Amino acid sequence: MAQFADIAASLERQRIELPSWAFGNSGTRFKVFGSPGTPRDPFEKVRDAAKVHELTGLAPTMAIHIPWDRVDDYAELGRVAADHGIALGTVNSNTFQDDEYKLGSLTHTDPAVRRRAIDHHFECVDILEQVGSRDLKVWLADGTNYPGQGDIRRRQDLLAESLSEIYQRLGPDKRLILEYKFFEPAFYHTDVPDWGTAYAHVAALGEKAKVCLDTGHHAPGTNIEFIVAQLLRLDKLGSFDFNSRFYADDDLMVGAADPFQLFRILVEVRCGGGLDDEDVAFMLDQCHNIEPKIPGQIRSVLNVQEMTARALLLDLEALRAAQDAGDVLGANAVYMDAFYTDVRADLAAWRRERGLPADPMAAFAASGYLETVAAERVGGQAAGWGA
Ligand code: PSV
Ligand code: MN
Repeated sequence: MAQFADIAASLERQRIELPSWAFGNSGTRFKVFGSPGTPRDPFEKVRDAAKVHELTGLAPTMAIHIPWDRVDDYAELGRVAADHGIALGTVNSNTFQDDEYKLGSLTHTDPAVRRRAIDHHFECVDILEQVGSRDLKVWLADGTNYPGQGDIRRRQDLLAESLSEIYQRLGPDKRLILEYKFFEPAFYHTDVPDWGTAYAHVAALGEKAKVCLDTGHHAPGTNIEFIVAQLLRLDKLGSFDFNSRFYADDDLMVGAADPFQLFRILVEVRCGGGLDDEDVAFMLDQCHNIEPKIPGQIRSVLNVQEMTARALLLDLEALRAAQDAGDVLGANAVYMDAFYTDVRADLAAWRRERGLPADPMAAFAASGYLETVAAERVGGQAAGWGA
């Protein structure tokens, strides 16, 4: 097995983007619990995201969601981010909260609704230019609840047309990242339910279009690492939305529900060249409904780093030799050996060497940041899914 010192340089290159919405209040359809110190606007979210980066060195960008993070002056938001040591990242569109989109957005049969949805994406493309970031991420709630409600095939054609209009609007160095999800909010059929459908659309669009794999968006039992391997092989894996789940799209902290699955995914990312490839963006897409949000984000990026380290320690030569020899148990032992390696002390030392706190969770608790923002952020409307 490789030594930790051999993998330190690869860890150095890791970047994990934080979702602005993780800092706002979230919940289930039963209840959204408020929490002291919750940001009230995108500027305050930027400060919280920057704190995560300051303590971990892992999260230099924050994704924004439009309209939740709409501001008058995006350049100013970018400047504030830079003042705090981070930058703005992926721009997420949102066509799932307007009444007009009840029966679909980019797939709606009414051209006026499709126009509205396409224009919203044009706005997001403009924002990409203003904040100087690369990726427009598109996730659609489009789908139907009852058999016969919609023409499944026609909706695919409408989707292809709408996506193509958006794609043509992208500048040369921008990308359209299409995210799939097998159900919810639609319960019968979803227009982009799986990686194959997302792949079919992005392949038709062109080189600047890729797939986003949200780890929570698969049926239970799906072999996600297989999808990772396949999309990397096809050069179409644009990004990850990391989170974890026990049941459906739970949006729990990445690595919390199934650390071994995260390891298996990261092994495939490593083997497919995705760890050193800027074209494969790592993002979190999570909600912290009951746990404190900033520590929740810190824990999450550390989980990704920890599993990345273990994946990097996997002895690929020994693995290949065992595979080629047909040594089933030997190959599995090599694989599990890396998974079971405890890298926490090495990572603490790695952080110390880089001027970072050895224990970012403890450093956050001791920093007094939460108490400060809780005292400052009084009044106004706490950010959430509506704002
Ligand atoms: C949809 O469930 C999704 O995963 C998309 O990425 C959205 O943009 C995000 O969640 C909103 O939380
Ligand atoms: Mn997502």
